Amino acid sequence: MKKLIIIASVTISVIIFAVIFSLQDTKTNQIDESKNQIEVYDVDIFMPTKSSRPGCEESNLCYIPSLVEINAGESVTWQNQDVAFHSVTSGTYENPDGLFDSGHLDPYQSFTLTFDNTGEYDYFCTLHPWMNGKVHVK
Ligand SMILES: [Cu+2]
Repeated sequence: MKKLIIIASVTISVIIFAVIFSLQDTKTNQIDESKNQIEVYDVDIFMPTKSSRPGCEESNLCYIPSLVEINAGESVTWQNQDVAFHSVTSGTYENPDGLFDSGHLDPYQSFTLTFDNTGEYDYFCTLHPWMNGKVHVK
């Protein structure tokens, strides 16, 4: 009788462990699947198609939106959704102020910047002088 109880408890333990491990496997698989997905950025501003041609500035649509308001300490992420290179460079085309520069962003490349200080931050594209936007940090 004692033997039977031991065998039964060992069997139950094995079953419990098997269930726990199979649950963990399921979890791991789910994480792996999400890793295989295309990286999705939390984009705040994007450069739309055809912003490499003059005209978007007439409706302030070279960077969309061309004006964003954030609080100090928050970040902004830009994504180039055009087929041409673009940049996010601080200042204006006539007066770059050297505060930040994304460099040339490939299509679908992103650039994230954290603004620690309040102020009005103008930026433009070094390749397309008509492209400009502003970040207002409160
Ligand atoms: Cu550009």
